[in-house]
Amino acid sequence: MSAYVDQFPAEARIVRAAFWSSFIALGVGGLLGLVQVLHRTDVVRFMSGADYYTVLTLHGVLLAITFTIFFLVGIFTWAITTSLDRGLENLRFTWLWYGLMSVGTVLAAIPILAGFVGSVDMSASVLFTFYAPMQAHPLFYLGLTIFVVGTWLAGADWFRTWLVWKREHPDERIPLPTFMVLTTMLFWYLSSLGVALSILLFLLPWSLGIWEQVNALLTRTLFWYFGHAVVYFWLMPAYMMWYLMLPKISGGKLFSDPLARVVFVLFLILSTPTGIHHQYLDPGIAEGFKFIVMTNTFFLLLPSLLTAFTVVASMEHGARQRGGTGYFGWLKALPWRDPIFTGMALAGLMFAAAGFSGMINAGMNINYLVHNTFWVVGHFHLTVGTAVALTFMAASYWFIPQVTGKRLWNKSVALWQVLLWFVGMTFMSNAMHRAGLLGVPRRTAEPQYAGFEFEAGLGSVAELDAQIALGGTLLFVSVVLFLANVVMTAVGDRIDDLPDNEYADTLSGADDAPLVLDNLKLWTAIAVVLVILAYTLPLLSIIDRGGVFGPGGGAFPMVAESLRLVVVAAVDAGVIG
Ligand code: HAS
Ligand code: CU
Repeated sequence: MSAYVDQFPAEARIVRAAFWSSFIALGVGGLLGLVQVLHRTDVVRFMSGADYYTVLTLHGVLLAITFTIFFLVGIFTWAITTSLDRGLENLRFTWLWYGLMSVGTVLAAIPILAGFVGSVDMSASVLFTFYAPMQAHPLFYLGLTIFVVGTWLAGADWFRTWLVWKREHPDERIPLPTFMVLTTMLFWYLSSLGVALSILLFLLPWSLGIWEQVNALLTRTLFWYFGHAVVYFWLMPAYMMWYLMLPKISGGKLFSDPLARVVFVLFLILSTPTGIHHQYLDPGIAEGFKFIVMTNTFFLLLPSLLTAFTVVASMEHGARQRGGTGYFGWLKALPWRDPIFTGMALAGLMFAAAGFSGMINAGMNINYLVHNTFWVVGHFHLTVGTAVALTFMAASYWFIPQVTGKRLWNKSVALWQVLLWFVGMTFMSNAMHRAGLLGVPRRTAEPQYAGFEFEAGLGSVAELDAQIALGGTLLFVSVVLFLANVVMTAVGDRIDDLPDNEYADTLSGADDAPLVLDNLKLWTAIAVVLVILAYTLPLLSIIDRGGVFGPGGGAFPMVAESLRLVVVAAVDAGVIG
């Protein structure tokens, strides 16, 4: 064994390219985050209220989509090649999907940026959820589509590598890292189909002027069909790092390989039929459907709770190997001076809090209290903004040396960087949650309404704003330190005493896992059935009420009306409820 760049020099290039694309998005997105946090909290305002929404769109798209997904295609490529111990089949194909993702990003960014230039008739200030009735320039939708197709081809690349490997190793278990990548990609295919349909059938033709109107609720529902699963597309690579790396860095072994497989299977089958929990307040979807989705969502807590158990048990095993003792005393024996460990452990710790705010969001009636408030923004800065982003940054301190063959520039800066993220996020997200409970809305440039006071028992908005601005500033400093460290590492000299590229050993290995867990066809079939059960009736009833292209049928009333009549007839005949 040796460093990744020596084992797989050609693949290391693609992983590097993916990481740099991701880091550029992180830098720009982070700067915009600072600009908007200072604007909202009225500390310093550099822009007009209208530009705020353009900044917010770019911030959301660059961080939630570009930063996360470019990084994850990098580590998925690493996971496939190292765990199957073979290179990718055709590197030209690999560069093709990387190229599509890059072109897609640039195309989508052009109309967003054009929003700053008043004289150009092109804009896409539609926020990162981009559903109707807000409309973007066609280039935005086209860019997103090309980007998603890039990720589909990336998945095809990894599946193909695995199939070739399988032919040569017919009786072997799927290696755990490959298993994690394949199950994640399966639910990504299933869920991204929804957003692809929404864009290609409705939003893109509508923005091109081919359709006069769309059924806003239909496109929203198709968006959220994808919009919950995408959060696990971001999270699974972080989980992968927690399972594969944290135990080893803690000095121990992964508690259970079979349990890790169960977790990924549960995400495959449950990630998609839960999206309507983002629509509890949408009129036009019957309460009963929302109730079913709430139940699915609470089942979906299970794999995360299993993860908390497995990963913490593995860390404890490591700490005890290092001499740790006592009920909690073992915590002191963990390698807290290692930024890779500390970053990931703190990301996990914050995710525990994020899980609680997620459970509150998911409760159908309590969601009415927090929906569309700053609470939700606090929730997702703990999840994607910390569990995922901080894990990716901490993992980079291991990956960048592995894929460049250079030594990490400065370990103490790295340690300060992850600590600063933790402290900054504690201030910012805690205050955001509290502000949300006072009723402070999200997605509002200037929530300080004249003559209206949000003050209540939970504290004053002015005090919360100060914490949010302070937290946001610390986060920006943390991003700068991170980028400085990876750039300085990359320009350093090659060394040849890098640690080996290895995963954690397991206490209970793949052989203890029931064979059925590796039956990907079975789990995919179950996932598809659950999606059909959860979505057929809500979608049909949305079409029944609002038409395929909105009330009146849009551009093709005849087609829309016939489809509507089919649905009405089916309802009358009792085929559907
Ligand atoms: Fe969420 C809204 C429900 C997880 C992201 N979520 C959002 C939005 C985003 C987002 C971006 O039901 C806003 C979308 C928008 O713009 O409108 N979410 C949940 C639930 C979970 C959840 C039930 N969300 C995530 C993850 C995200 C994410 C993960 C990104 C990566 N969320 C909702 C709902 C809404 C929502 C509603 C709509 C709100 C509204 O009204 O608009 C669950 O998956 C959470 C389960 C997590 C746990 C925690 C387990 C703990 C672990 C830690 C282990 C500790 C370690 C370290 C390893 C049960 C695994 C130990 C350290 C030591 C030192 C010992
Ligand atoms: Cu969700």
